[in-house]
Amino acid sequence: MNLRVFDFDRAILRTPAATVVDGLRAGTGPSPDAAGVLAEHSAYAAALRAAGVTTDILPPLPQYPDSMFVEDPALTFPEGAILLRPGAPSRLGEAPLLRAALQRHFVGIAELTHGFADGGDVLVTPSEVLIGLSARTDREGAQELARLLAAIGRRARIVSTPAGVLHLKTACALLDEQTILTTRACAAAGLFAGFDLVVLDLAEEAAANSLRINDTLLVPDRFPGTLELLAARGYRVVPLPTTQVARIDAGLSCMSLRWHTPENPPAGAGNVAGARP
Ligand code: CIR
Repeated sequence: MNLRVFDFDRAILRTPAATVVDGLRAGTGPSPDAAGVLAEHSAYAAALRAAGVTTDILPPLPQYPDSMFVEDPALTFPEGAILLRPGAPSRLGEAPLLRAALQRHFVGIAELTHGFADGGDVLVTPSEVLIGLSARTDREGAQELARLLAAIGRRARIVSTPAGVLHLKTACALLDEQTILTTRACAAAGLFAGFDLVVLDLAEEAAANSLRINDTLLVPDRFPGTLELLAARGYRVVPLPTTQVARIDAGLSCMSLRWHTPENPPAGAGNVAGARP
């Protein structure tokens, strides 16, 4: 069986610290409630496990309020892991603190050394990896990341994240191998040639941060029109609460690093780069 890009059997998560209430946010709305964030994180972890993923949950890092969003400082694939350089100064130190956890699961970890790139700006599709330039991901970082991806056999394409959007995946999600859920602005930007698009109603655009895991589609629970539409299209939809993490501009994709262990690891797999079997 060939792995699909949304087939995952492992994930790394990090428990939110009480300092999550000080997480970065663009707006001036209310702060999240620490207990509420923890409850959303627990529901998310349980949903991953129910979808068939084994979770490695790291301890909180109070000195990094946004560190529960582990997808931004790293990328993981069956072929290997990459430590990134998050573009927010307060988050740059998160990447080195993921190294030990990644070493438990990966042999050989590549590392971004120039510029900045956040994993939230990276959308993996079956044919290529889209890297969105944003306020967090600059061209230097994107270009080096494209080279690191090429080294593990993944072709990258650098695109522009629509203005006013934190990360590329704030505005899009892969629903299946040929379909992307996205916002009007992202659709109009023409980033997804060759894909079928499901374009969200303006009032429900925050549902773009959904997450396909194996045969399950995790969707924020407060968008009834989108939940109904996706269920009617045949997806196995699991609604999840994200009201608290949304207060600090986060959603479902950024709360885990996901990958599938190689199905046919080469002999002597301990000596080659890639996820440990
Ligand atoms: C931040 O601004 O970095 C965090 N408060 C939220 C990060 C969300 N990450 C993501 O969408 N990939």
